[in-house]
Formats: sequence, C-alpha cells, structure tokens
Amino acid sequence: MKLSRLFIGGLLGLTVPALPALADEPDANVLYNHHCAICHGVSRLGGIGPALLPDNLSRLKHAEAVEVIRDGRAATQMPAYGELLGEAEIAALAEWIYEPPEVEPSWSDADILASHVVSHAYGTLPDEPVFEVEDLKNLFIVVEIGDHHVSLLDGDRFERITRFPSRYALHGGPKYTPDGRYVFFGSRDGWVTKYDIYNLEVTAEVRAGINMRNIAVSADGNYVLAGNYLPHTLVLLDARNLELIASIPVEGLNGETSRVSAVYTAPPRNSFVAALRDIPEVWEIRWPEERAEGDEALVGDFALHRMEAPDYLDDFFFDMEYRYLVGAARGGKGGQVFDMDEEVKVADLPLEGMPHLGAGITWELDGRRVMAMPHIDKGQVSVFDMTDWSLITHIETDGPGFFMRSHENSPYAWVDVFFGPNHDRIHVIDKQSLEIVETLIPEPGKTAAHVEFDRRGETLLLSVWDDDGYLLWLDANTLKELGRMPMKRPSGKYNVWNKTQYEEGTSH
Ligand code: DHE
Repeated sequence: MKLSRLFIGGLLGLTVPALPALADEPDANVLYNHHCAICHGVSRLGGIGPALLPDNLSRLKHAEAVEVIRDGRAATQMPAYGELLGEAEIAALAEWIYEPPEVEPSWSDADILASHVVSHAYGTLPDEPVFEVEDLKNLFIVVEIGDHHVSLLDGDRFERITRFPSRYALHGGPKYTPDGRYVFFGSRDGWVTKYDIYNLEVTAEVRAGINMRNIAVSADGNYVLAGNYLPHTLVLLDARNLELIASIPVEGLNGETSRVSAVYTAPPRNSFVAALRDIPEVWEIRWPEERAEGDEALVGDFALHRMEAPDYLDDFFFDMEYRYLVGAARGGKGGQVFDMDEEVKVADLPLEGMPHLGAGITWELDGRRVMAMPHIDKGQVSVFDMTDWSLITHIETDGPGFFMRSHENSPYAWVDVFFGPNHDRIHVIDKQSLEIVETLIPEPGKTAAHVEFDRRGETLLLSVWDDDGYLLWLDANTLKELGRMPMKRPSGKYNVWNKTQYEEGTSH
C-alpha cells in the first residue's frame, strides 16, 4: 500500500519532499505534500480530489475530517490513510487543512480577462469545412484523458479527421453550438476552450476559475456558462470569442456561498440551470431571447431566478420538457423530483446506492415515458415511470456503473460496470423487457465504459478505458464488432446530431 502510493507520486512526476526520519511534531505541510497534494493540488486548490481550503471545508466537522483521512470516503477516490499514518499525523493534517493558505487563492474578473486569448476572432475563418465527409452532423468528438487529447471522427466511415491536444483533465461533456460547427470544452482547472470544427482550429480560450466543474452552452449558441467549485462563481461568457460577460458570485438566500456542482442548459425555458452543492437552492439564469448580430451582451440582459429547494440537490436529470428536475439528495441517498414551474418537490425516489442521475436516459415503455440510471455505489439500474414517478424495477447488474446510453432507434440500453472486479463488462438491456440480454467483455481486465450511438442509432462507439485502450465500433443491433481504433484512455464520445437534437438516449 505504502509503496504503491509513493510510486504513483513518482510516476506523475511530483516533487515529493523527503519526510523527516524522526520528527517530534508531525509537519502537516510536509505530510500534505507527500500524501495529499497528488489529488488535492499542491496549492490545495483541488485536483482529482476537492480543494482543501477552509471555505470549502466549512460544512465538514473537524472530527469528520479526521475520520475521512483515517478511514477514507466510500464511493469516492479518497483512500483510507489509517494504516499509513499515525494518529498524531492524521490529527495534524486535519488541523492544518482548516488553516488559511499562506496566499489566499482567488480568481477575479481581472484574472479571467488576463487569461483570455482569441486566436481566430469570430467570423474571420472560412465557413466551408476544410475536410470532406458525407454528413457533418454525424461527426464524433472523442476525449482521450490518457494523454489529454481530443479526436474528431467521421461517424460514417469511422475515420479520424484530426487529433489535437486539449487542456489538462477535460471533464463533463463538450458542448456544441446548435449548427454543430463549434464545440466548447471545459477542463477541471478552469479552462474553457472554443474549437472550430470546420477549420480544425482552437479559436479562443479563457480560464474561468481555479476548479471548474463543467460548462453549458445556451440553446441558441450565443452564451457559455461555466460552473466553479473555486471560486464560488458562475461565469457567463459570450460564445463568439469567450469574452467575459459576468462572473456571478454564488451566494444563497441564507448568506452562505456555494460551490457549483454542475450547470445545464434547459432549451424550452431559454435558461441555464445550476446545481449548487452547499446551499438548498436551484438557480436558473434566463438568457435574452434575441440578440442582434454585433450587439454586446450585457449583464442586465440575463435574469437570475433562485428557487428554494427542499434539500441540497445534486447531479441533475431533466424530463424532456424541462419542467421537472430529478436530483440526488445530499450524500447520494435518495432522489427527489423538483417541479421548476411550481418550485415544489413532487416526489421522493427510493434510490439507495448513490444514483448517477447525470447518466440517466429516458425512453417509451408501454406508452409511458420511463427514466433509468445506474448507481455509483450499487450494482443496479433503477427504472422509474415518469408519469407518476413510481419505481418500475431495479435491474441487478454485475457492479456499480457510471454511464448509461441508448438511442431512440435502438431497442437496447447500455450500462457499464465501472467499479469493482467486473469493470471489464458492459451490459446490454432490452428496453422493453428490462432484462439484461447480453454482457460483453471486449477485453478481459480492461474497463469497458461509455457508449455513444451514431445519429441513426445503427452503430455505436464503446471505450476500452485504458492507456493502451481503443474505441470499438459495433453494430447496435447485432452487437457485432465492426472495427477498432487505438486510443489513450478514451473517455466520453459525443455525436453532433445526438447532442444538438437533445436525443433521448444520450446526455445533454
Ligand atoms: Fe464526471 C459528466 C460529475 C467523476 C467522466 N460528471 C459529468 C457531469 C457531472 C459530473 C455533473 C455532467 C456535466 C456535463 O456533462 O457537462 N464526475 C462528476 C462527479 O461529481 C464525480 C463523481 C467526481 C468528480 O471528481 O468530479 C465525477 N467523471 C468523473 C470521473 O472520475 C470520470 C470517470 C473521469 C474524468 O474524466 O474525470 C468522469 N463525467 C465524465 C464524463 C462525463 C462526465 C466522460 C460526460 C459524460 C457524457 O456522456 O456526457
């Protein structure tokens, strides 16, 4: 255990300070750099793990912090340090993370403006694609997190058009403009990148925060919203060149500030919806319905509406009309349905195993619309009737899953077994019988995860999620392999048509 952790640090090229052989008092700073910085960031600004700064820890009791360091945190990547560190060392660390850092981390409007780069101003590049494909709406963007690259694929011939470097650790789905010409990426360390698919060029970039969750693009393609953990802000950008419109401090009705868990686009409402981690509220920001070409977007053009929620709600799934949102209650135990028109909770969902609502999908079953989602903590997929929010069934799987996918034209829903010993398996569920009809193991021992269909729902892409991984190209009906393409830990795949049409079987 001890050796492997140190070895990982070495692999990542971190400078690990030597631990004093016989120190009287544990030096928390040194311990932090040795054990925690790898995930929580050298400056405590966050990384794989959350930022460990007093503000971010305000809801965590000191005793709980000691417990988490000693025992780890279930269903997260936080391991137990109880065997590696002594009680005094754990206590010193738990004390230290509540102390303000020597230099207060901040990310002001001035920092955002200073980071802004426009390499090709909006409207200056040609409108014709520099490559030829049969169908520009059947392109795929594929994120490779192994070496932080992005590939653009032709979804008809299954050929790579280009591969380009991305910012470090992209997270959340890249988001397209409605015409599919531009795509926006968000990275965990706050960068928003705009890419012109027709010209295969990055056109603009800006760093919206220190620790960002994801981005959303307005349904009219005019605005981008970024949601941050650090600072506690929503950052509104003009989609043309990523100019800053406003950074909006996230402060609740109770005066508490909050991290933003995620931001979403709600097309029929002309709004963005934000999930907030630390306050029991849902925020909606309506964008202006019309903007004449060339007009400046002004802060006052956007209407912020705060809705008091019955609980802390996270990880949203929306019905097709975007009236109801389904959120995971605090701690991932249970789900709640919130009516955004009436601003009331309308149902509790019996979900026990950390539901991953963001991975939820929907389809028609016996004339009813149903939703289904996997659980991060439990080997099951839960299926609900969306007409009355009653539970239809829990489908038992070979382990907890992360992503779920289908397509309107496909009889099957796909769910991976992301966690545990069976992570190389992926289940194929019949959408009518709700039975697992096939379990594929593309490569024994390697994680098989995240499916995306082509625009017609006839073929699909599946990631073998490994540094020596690849994409599999399968017939969506016969499940036969059609081809494969080597890739470095391919994660998400995003079809232009499915995303821009808000296809029912995919994430939005
Ligand atoms: Fe994600 C999407 C939250 C960890 C890969 N992830 C999302 C979204 C949210 C979310 C809210 C939807 C936003 C969007 O698409 O714009 N993810 C979280 C977490 O809270 C969690 C559990 C902990 C964290 O560290 O943030 C988490 N996510 C991960 C990973 O460890 C994954 C597997 C690897 C990685 O890249 O970090 C991962 N998340 C993804 C991917 C999507 C995603 C590939 C987009 C899925 C899609 O098909 O749209």
